[in-house]
Amino acid sequence: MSIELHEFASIYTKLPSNACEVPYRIANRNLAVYNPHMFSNPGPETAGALDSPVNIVFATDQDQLIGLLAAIVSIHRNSRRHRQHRFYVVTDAESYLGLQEALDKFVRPLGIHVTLVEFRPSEFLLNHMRINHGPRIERVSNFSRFYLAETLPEIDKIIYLDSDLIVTGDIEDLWNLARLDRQIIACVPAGPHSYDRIGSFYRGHPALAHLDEHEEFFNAGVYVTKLREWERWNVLAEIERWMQLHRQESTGLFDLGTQPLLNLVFYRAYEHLGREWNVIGLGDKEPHELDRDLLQRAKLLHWKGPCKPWRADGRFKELWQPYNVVGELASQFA
Ligand SMILES: [Mn+2]
Repeated sequence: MSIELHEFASIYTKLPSNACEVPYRIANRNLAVYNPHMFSNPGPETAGALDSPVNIVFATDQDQLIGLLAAIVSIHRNSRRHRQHRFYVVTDAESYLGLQEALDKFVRPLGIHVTLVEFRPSEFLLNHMRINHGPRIERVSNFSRFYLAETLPEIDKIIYLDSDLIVTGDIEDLWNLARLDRQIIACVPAGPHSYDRIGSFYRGHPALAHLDEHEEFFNAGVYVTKLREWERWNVLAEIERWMQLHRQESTGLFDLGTQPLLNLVFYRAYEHLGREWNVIGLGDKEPHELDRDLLQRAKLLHWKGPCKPWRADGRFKELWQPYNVVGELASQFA
């Protein structure tokens, strides 16, 4: 019999809170947001790479294609040992051919190792997707990351990334930073932004009575996890249990899309990563004051929110544009 996830969570919530903290890693390269060196190549690869590859996973679709390409290129360009990387792109049947073509054209010629995997949603998923957030529609790609343990049976440790971000640090530093020795997932607490507390979008449903509304929320666009542990702890069953409850209630249990599900399942049970590995707020419509100090040491810039950098109303486009390979090629052939 498998151990239920709430038992797993309760084991780890008994640890002193600082036991979950990962010590801050000092950057060995000085990359600043408004510094032109940020986009320069990081130098030759270090020799003697005997350790396992870095698995980087995106779960996305054709609507995010331009962002996906920029994200992959940013990782490649800013890594010391990019031959170590294995990219996996999980997508729906509709998006598969378009993504395959784009990866062949823009990504594989750079020597980037990328595997495209089609995700086939189960009946359960098709009947239980629910998003309580403005005009957004339920898309399979938003939920497919919950099924990565099934979709990618051959790998264990992964870095999951959204497509609306660029990585300016060396992804291998993130890989090594997440120890996953006490938790099965490592994420970045959201910090002082919109949606930074559990209480900012959870409704007063009895099923959520155990939550402290002041507890910090984590943004689920960046995390490091071990897929085989998801199987071992039956994480998917726990997520589906919450999906079912959320679907059954007339107004649902919470606002937003799929982030609360991960925050529910890994409530107080995740390893904390430094905020420089998920600097959010670049795509917010009404931006809060961005933390200049945090921007200076950012290693991952995330356009959470509606103003994606490839859109007409996008914000901070100048930070994203250097990785826009589609645009670069288009202008070359113009
Ligand atoms: Mn995102």
